[in-house]
Amino acid sequence: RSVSLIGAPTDIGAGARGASMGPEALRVANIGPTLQSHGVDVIDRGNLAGPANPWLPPLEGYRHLDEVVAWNQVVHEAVYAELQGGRMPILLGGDHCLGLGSISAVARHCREAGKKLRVLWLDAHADFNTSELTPSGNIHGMPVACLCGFGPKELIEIGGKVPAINPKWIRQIGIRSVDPGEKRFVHEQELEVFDMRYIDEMGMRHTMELALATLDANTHLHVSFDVDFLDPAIAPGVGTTIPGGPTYREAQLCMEMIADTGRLASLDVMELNPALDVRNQTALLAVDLIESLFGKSTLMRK
Ligand code: DIR
Ligand code: MN
Ligand code: MN
Ligand code: MN
Repeated sequence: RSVSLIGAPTDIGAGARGASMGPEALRVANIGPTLQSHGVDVIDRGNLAGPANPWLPPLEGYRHLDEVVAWNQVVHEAVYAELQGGRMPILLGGDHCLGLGSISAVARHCREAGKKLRVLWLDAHADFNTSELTPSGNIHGMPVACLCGFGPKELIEIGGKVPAINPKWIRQIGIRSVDPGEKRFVHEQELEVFDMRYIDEMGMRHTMELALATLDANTHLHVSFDVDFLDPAIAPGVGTTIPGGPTYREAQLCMEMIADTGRLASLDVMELNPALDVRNQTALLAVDLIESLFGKSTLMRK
């Protein structure tokens, strides 16, 4: 397996500054050598470049729209190039607005290669806001809506096809913070959401069995991992902590069950905010979980 690490050092879509330091914190937590120790061929492509964060208030429902477009175009091209070169892209965020550039590239690759796509969205938030629904104007709350064709023209057209993906291809896991208008829209578009109540009642095992059902040999599995998915007790280094997330054990099982499918083909690691972290523990935890995602297990299993 060959993997390319792509740093996207920006907090352009977020409500707090600091996710721009995420890629370096993941490198300091040894993401590259750790994957290598599991037999993965790793190339670190370094960091992408894009506009600085002017830290302005929202304009017509969007904060920093032009800069968000610029960053997503750069991410789209970088992720697409790795897939075309036969390598697995790991996007090191950066805030989650970049999920749009990353997943639109994955969708374009799948379209051209005749592959099916399944997107697992691990997050405390649904990220399904639009300019009318958003309480903040922060575009990191909008990438899923944009991927489904709801958003500003410049953003939704980045992958060359609108919508970039069908809502039916998405499974959201760990959700526990959805804004009022966003909630109506999630139901209207029939997003498949395994919220924390579902995980509490049915358990992570059953949740993942359903989220990973009907994958086949021709399915490209993309994981978009917003680190605020995790309970803040174990992952304080994010801009929007929401209590009541998956525990360490639940998160491990989630990653292990994804690994067991053998279908993981691209990954985003998003929203890590070192300015809010404690001795890089959230970055270290993210790397620990990514090891499980790449097949680390205590014993050999049948
Ligand atoms: C909130 C927070 N739903 C918003 N969103 C996210 O501003 O749209 N925080 N994604 O990480
Ligand atoms: Mn491919
Ligand atoms: Mn998110
Ligand atoms: Mn989130």
